[in-house]
Amino acid sequence: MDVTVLAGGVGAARFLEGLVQVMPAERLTVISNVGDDEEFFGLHVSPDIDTVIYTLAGVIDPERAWGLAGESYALLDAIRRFGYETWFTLGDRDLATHVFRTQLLRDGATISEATRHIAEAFGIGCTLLPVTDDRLRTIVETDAGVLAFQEYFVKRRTEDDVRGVRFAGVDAAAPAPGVLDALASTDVVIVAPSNPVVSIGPILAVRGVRAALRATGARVAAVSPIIAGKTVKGPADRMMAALGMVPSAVGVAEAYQDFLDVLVIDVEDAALAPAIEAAGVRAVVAQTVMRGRPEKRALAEAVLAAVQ
Ligand code: FO1
Repeated sequence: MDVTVLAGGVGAARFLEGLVQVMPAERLTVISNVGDDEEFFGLHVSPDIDTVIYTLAGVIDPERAWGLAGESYALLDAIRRFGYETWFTLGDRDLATHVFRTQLLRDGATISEATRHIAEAFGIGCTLLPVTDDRLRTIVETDAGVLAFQEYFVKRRTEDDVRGVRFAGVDAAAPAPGVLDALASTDVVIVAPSNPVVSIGPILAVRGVRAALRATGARVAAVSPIIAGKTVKGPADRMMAALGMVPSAVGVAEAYQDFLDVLVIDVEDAALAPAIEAAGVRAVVAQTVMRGRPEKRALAEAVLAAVQ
């Protein structure tokens, strides 16, 4: 059975850790958000893609759930001398990935090609596609002004009130090679427990993606990233409320209801099932808090069972 996952951020990577325990990696395609990409020290950093690669390669920093385990920060310390801001923590080994990616892009490779080379070097067996090879940047409009995503998320620690979110470049962005085909030909699509606004939103906004999700013969499931009105981690609940969405599993069902068959919700939200079914989406209750590998595996099994 072929599975295609829409992914962005830490929750998605943790879910994928469970999925590759219960299915062959060769049958898995991951379509990643690239709206969080940013340039630091002249290097192209792709956090959502790198977090998937590092997690599936088993080298992710286990506490942070991003970056590499056992990192050193000698370059960061040294580069301050030249006046660079260093609020975005780039470790020395992580920088090797960004040097390699930047070199490939400068030599004319697409983001898809660079991603394939990096994924192969880390030996992850699945197919990892950026949603687009074109420039796409999530912009967060806040009461303190217009912020680039990492400025909002890391530098200002998501403390600003969100007024709006937009995806610069999305109108000109084409789906990357293989993206629409993966959505059309797969048996199952899973929207990972990622932020519906800034991690899944950019993926859905790329031309043809939402239509492909509506048209696919695949069964489409999502895992709610909101449990009892809150996220496990990250600003999705506050962002959804700020944008007039209901910050709950029902709000997630409403956000995806035009293409979604099943929403997997946490046991704490079992009472929301009727409201979710009223949105035309089947609700399946499971333990969605992923503390360790066993829980990640169990959640992946529950999601696959929900779409059998
Ligand atoms: N997140 C932070 O909260 N602080 C950081 O300093 C930070 C550095 C970083 C470096 C590389 C990378 O791949 C991810 C990094 N992240 C950091 C996480 C990143 O901001 C988020 O994973 C995504 O952009 C949103 O999920």
